[in-house]
Amino acid sequence: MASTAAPQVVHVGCPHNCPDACLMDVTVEDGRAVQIAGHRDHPYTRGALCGKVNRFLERVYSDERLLHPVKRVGPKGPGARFERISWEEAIAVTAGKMREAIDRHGPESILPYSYSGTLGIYQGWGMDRRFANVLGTSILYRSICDGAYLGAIDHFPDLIGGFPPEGLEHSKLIIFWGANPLNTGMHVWRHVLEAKKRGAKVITIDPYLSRTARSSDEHIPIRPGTDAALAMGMMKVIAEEGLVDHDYVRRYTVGYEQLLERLCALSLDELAHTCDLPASTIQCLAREYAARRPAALRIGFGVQRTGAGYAAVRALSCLPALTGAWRDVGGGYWSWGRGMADAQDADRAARTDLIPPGTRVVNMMRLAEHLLDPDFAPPIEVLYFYNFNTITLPDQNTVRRALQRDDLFIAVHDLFLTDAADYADIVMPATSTLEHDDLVLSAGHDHASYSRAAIAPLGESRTSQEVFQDLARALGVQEPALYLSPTEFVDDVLTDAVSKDELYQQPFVNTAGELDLLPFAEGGFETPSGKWEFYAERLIELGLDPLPGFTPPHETLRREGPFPFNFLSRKHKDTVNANYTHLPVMQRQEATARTLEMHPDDAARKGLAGGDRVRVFNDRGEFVIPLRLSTRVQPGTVATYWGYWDKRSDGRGTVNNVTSPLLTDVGGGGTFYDCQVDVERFDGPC
Ligand SMILES: Nc1nc2c(c(=O)[nH]1)N[C@H]1C(S)=C(S)[C@@H](COP(=O)(O)OP(=O)(O)OC[C@H]3O[C@@H](n4cnc5c(=O)[nH]c(N)nc54)[C@H](O)[C@@H]3O)O[C@H]1N2
Ligand SMILES: Nc1nc2c(c(=O)[nH]1)N[C@H]1C(S)=C(S)[C@@H](COP(=O)(O)OP(=O)(O)OC[C@H]3O[C@@H](n4cnc5c(=O)[nH]c(N)nc54)[C@H](O)[C@@H]3O)O[C@H]1N2
Ligand code: SF4
Ligand SMILES: [Mo]
Repeated sequence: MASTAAPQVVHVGCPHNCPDACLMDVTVEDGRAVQIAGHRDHPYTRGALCGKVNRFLERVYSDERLLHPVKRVGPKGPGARFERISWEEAIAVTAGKMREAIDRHGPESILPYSYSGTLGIYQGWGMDRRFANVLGTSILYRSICDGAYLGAIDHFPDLIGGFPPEGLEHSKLIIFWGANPLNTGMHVWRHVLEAKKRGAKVITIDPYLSRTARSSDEHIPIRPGTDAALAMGMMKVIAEEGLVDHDYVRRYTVGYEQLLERLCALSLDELAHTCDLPASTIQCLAREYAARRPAALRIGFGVQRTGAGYAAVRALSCLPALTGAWRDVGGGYWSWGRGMADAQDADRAARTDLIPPGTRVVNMMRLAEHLLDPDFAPPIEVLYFYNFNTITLPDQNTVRRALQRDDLFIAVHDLFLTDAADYADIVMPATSTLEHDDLVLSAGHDHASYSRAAIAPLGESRTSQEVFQDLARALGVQEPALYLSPTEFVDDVLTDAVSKDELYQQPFVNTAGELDLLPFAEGGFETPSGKWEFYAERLIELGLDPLPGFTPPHETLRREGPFPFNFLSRKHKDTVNANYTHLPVMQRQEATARTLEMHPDDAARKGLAGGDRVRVFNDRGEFVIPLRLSTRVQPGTVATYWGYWDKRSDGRGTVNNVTSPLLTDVGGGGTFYDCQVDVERFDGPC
């Protein structure tokens, strides 16, 4: 068919849970998106999209897109069947169930539940919060990803931000500690390569030989969950070998004396044993960290998804204050949340002022526990999942049991019939980011975009904001804060850091002004003392350790017991969490990505060979997977990639059958990387 209009290029922000927030140029012909490319002028991402988003159109136009609302017919759970219904029915039934729950137990018996389907502020982290807050539903504490980090930020707000990634070009030492940016946020690598050209050394600390570790000069294969012990060991060496920047410590920190006392009482050999590393590795790392300047540190999310996660973040974050690394351009840590914090007023976006006083907060990680607890009052009677797939939760056997509760009404809003949909009464079709407007901010750099709908919604799909507005109308809610258009909302929440005109007229805007490459060279920390607090007395009354220290993880330090392997279910470069595993891009590589990597020595001990099908199990559950011999893991650790759906697993099960529902030491976060299993040959069917 001949084209009726000239192709148009629309600028769309990548919505995924990734710090890079790339800008896509979407070419639209006759109302159909035909090509996606990175926007060349974007200062941070410079025209390169990652492998998965290069194939974003496979996702948008997938045959599996849900294009109209459905209701479940027949039983809940695997194999659930659905029947098409109208939007009127979907909204009337869902709002009706909400109304009934409100009448019976009050609005807290409704739990809107979401995480990171989109990072767009309007569709994903704004209008939905307003809906919940106006109605007075239970408030969801979103802790699945970075609860321990959030716990640390609560007490040490300077953990947001640090120096901007551009500073890395000046670094002479770059440490990726529990971070794998070549998979999880690749654009920082341009700065790393520039630093390397200028002589920088790169070290990666990770139990697994990740892509980042392979591209580093040195890999330190630490035992999972023991990072705080390594950081304490480094601080001990730095203190005892006279490598402390005493001038920085005197001027800009408090509590060094107390810290020193603690460090002196520690044994380096014991710390090294905890980490499964030679003491000499800790000594060399500490000396190098203090000597090679500027020294940059990435506190990755990998260190904090364990029962010792807060302890790790707290201990690691003390390192730059001890050596005065903050004095140098390219020294200190660079971390998450940069553009997010500057560009918007998050309280305004959520309209937290509308929350009825005393409203209950529910930690998302305790969903199954609360659903199964007969004394949880008021009970959760309506669950509304959006931007969330339940397969991402740990301990799936308990999650599935909880979602089966007969008196629980579940609505899901998603682009696909995910595992969550199998437990839903009603599923509503969501737009992709190509089909709606949004404000896209970055968690990793200082640029924001107003992302425009490039194509019309596919089928009958509706945006999150439309559904919340439809539900609010059906419930008779009149609060005007709920009925804003995208631009009215964005105008309402932007801070002065962003020019509205520029945001709407240009593909991207800077949200931070001049780069602040030396944020803490002269202290200025956001603590009560204004200094870096090695010792924070205020933590004592909260029941916390005032000093950094090592806390044992829940499982990964056990050296004896029924489940001898530490288990890592890691993030693949070609998925974002559970978002691509059902699409061609990941199906093509399932044979390699969906294998269990085990060290050859362990396999020999177990009498297992590469290609064997094995059962991976513990007292929470099991899954079946082919074995691959690999020296990327150390003896005692096994690893695979996660994100596959249960309903696409032919009964083999998935990794979250074995992961732990226990919470982080502080912050109530997910502890996915703190898990022990056993492995045996599987000869059964499936
Ligand atoms: N074993 C293991 N489990 C893990 C992790 C791990 O490393 N290992 N990682 C954890 C971490 S860090 C995270 S952040 C969580 C992620 O957990 P989730 O945020 O649940 O992850 P996603 O797979 O991104 O699921 C989001 C869903 O939102 C949908 N969606 C996308 N865009 C939209 C939209 O505009 N509107 C609506 N309504 N829906 C949309 C997608 O189709 C998708 O089904 O998983 C956690 N689970
Ligand atoms: N391609 C892709 N990109 C993504 C995602 C994705 O699924 N795919 N997910 C997004 C999300 S939700 C997040 S939260 C970010 C996370 O991005 P990152 O901060 O890079 O964190 P992770 O990938 O969770 O973990 C990084 C590394 O930590 C290691 N690790 C696990 N346990 C430990 C430990 O106890 N100590 C140490 N030192 N290392 C450990 C893992 O082996 C892994 O290689 O990535 C985002 N970007
Ligand atoms: S997932 Fe990350 S790297 Fe890939 S296009 Fe989106 S923002 Fe860029
Ligand atoms: Mo995450």
